[in-house]
Amino acid sequence: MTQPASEPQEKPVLIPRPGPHAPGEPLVFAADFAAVEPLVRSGIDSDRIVVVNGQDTNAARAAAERGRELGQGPVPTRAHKAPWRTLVVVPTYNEKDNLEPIVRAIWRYLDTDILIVDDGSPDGTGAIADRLAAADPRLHVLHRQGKQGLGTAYLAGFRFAIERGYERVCEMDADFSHAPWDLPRLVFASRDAALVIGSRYVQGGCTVGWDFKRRLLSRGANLYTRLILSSGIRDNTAGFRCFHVPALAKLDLSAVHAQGYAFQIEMAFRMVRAGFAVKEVPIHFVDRRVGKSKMDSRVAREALLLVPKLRGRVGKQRLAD
Ligand SMILES: Nc1nc2c(ncn2[C@@H]2O[C@H](COP(=O)(O)OP(=O)(O)OP(=O)(O)O)[C@@H](O)[C@H]2O)c(=O)[nH]1
Ligand SMILES: [Mg+2]
Repeated sequence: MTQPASEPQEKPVLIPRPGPHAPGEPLVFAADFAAVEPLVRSGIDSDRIVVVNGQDTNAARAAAERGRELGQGPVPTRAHKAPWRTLVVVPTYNEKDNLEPIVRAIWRYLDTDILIVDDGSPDGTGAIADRLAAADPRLHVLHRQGKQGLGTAYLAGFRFAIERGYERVCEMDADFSHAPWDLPRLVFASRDAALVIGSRYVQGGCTVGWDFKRRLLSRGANLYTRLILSSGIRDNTAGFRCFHVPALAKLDLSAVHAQGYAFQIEMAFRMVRAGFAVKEVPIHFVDRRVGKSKMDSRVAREALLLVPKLRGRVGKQRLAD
């Protein structure tokens, strides 16, 4: 039977989480998002942590078990709601197979607005975004002409958040490297910090599925950044983040020119230098499921050259009034 065009069939989303745990390990319960942290730090993958957060415990267990059977993680009985107006910015370039699944996955866990920033993806990702936006007012789409880089995509997202009075803005990749069930944990952790980073390099965090070269590159970039900037942040290149919008509004965003990994390094450093609290929460980062990586040697070179310059440049930076 064919589905009517106006009601697209939800695609099955299988999120492989080959974490350090064996499959079939029992669910673990956390009363709230803060209680998840020590569990993840002790080595438990958040894909088997049920965050009760006001749900009926038995119903939460049943929903999580069902979600995991479907490959969708520990789905709550209904999406969590943050006490702040929140926008999740998802930049996309050629993510046609990931876009609808990631949007639906986000909404399963967090009732939030989402902004897709698409750079004229040749594979038609932008048209999919428009179709989804027409069906749900929580989804917004920004179309840009041609691939302009991750940095400017996020800056456009930040400006959108500032102009529209959001209180929190998150960064998240479209490719399922960032677990959708970790998103509410990041947002709730922003109670105590103007920047929350989903970190691979604090206790309990890790990368899954990367080859030796990729691990070395990421580790090397972070070691280099830590040595030169000494900002106290362990995962400087992470792209899974939650910012306080009023804090971003105080930074001089027009001075940020970095694009790839360097953009993440620069934003984190600017937040630290401006005196804002930064908190890292451990996550398991899983290599992309579908589609091609946009990481290349240019991205690495940009970071290599920019980091030493940041020290002096951002040190002189003044906060906007
Ligand atoms: N709008 C826009 N999005 C981009 C651009 N480059 C990458 N993206 C998106 O940014 C997110 C992160 O890019 P990835 O290709 O996953 O880069 P990465 O995470 O560094 O590399 P992998 O780990 O190999 O996936 C994805 O959602 C991409 O589609 C760009 O130039 N413009
Ligand atoms: Mg990625």
